[in-house]
Amino acid sequence: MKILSSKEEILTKIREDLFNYDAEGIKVDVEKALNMGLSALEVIDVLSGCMREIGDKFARLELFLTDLMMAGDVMKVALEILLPKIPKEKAVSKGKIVIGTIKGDIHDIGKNIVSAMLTASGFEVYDIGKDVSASKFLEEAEKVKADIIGASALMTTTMPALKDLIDYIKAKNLRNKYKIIIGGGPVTKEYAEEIGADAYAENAVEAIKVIENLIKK
Ligand code: HCB
Repeated sequence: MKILSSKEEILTKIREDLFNYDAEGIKVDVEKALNMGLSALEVIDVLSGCMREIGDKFARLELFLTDLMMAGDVMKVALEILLPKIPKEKAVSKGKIVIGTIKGDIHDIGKNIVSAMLTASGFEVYDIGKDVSASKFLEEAEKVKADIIGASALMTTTMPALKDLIDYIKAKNLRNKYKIIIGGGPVTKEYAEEIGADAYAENAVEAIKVIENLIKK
């Protein structure tokens, strides 16, 4: 029989809390994990994997929409504790980024993680929320003089709105003014290339690296 280390045990407990939609349990266990020396990012990574598993079960009709809602709520409780614990860089502003979830899509957990990690990495982040129109993305980018626009789509049905965003910015003759990065569950590097985005990132850690490179260019 495999003996679990105490770190593995607490991560298993946190997984169980999420799968049982136990908001009180996850608060206690996430605090415990941090006190035991696990990093916020390690815990977020495990929880993000759980959210994907929950989504897969929903797709196989093993779970209902209410399950997704409860899981989303419990994930947010955990993130309230974890996101402020991401180590902060003492850099002066590395650049300005306007970020949001695209029109028609209300999934914002992943986008919130990317926002928090960018802030911690020294970027000035303007998070404009979810279900955001192309015109609102551009309006905010113009207002704050952003360097980068980051957009998130979690559904195959809302991915085309990412292309609409890029086409809208092109139509306003402002495409060269902004670097555009896209991401979210169904989005791929190939799709980013196809619709003319500047970059794609699979997760928040990659998003930071990619955006740092875009800013250097
Ligand atoms: Co939702 N949902 N959902 N959902 N949902 C998905 C997305 C499905 C894939 C589940 C499935 O069927 N397998 C599916 C979409 C299928 C498709 O592609 N067509 C789906 C569906 C169908 C729906 C509804 C239509 C269900 C219904 O009403 N019948 C509805 C949509 C409503 C709407 O948007 N108009 C719906 C609703 C919900 C909620 C509200 C119950 C809840 C969202 C809560 C919230 O976000 N506040 C929810 C949830 C929780 C999910 C799943 C289970 C988890 C999403 C999540 O938080 N993942 C999801 C399953 C899945 O994604 N596989 C399921 C965890 C985060 C950490 O990962 O990929 O979002 P992430 O973000 C990463 C990464 O992509 C990257 O960095 C992040 C951090 O590492 N990244 C970027 C993200 N954005 C980036 C932007 C950048 O520029 C760069 C990198």
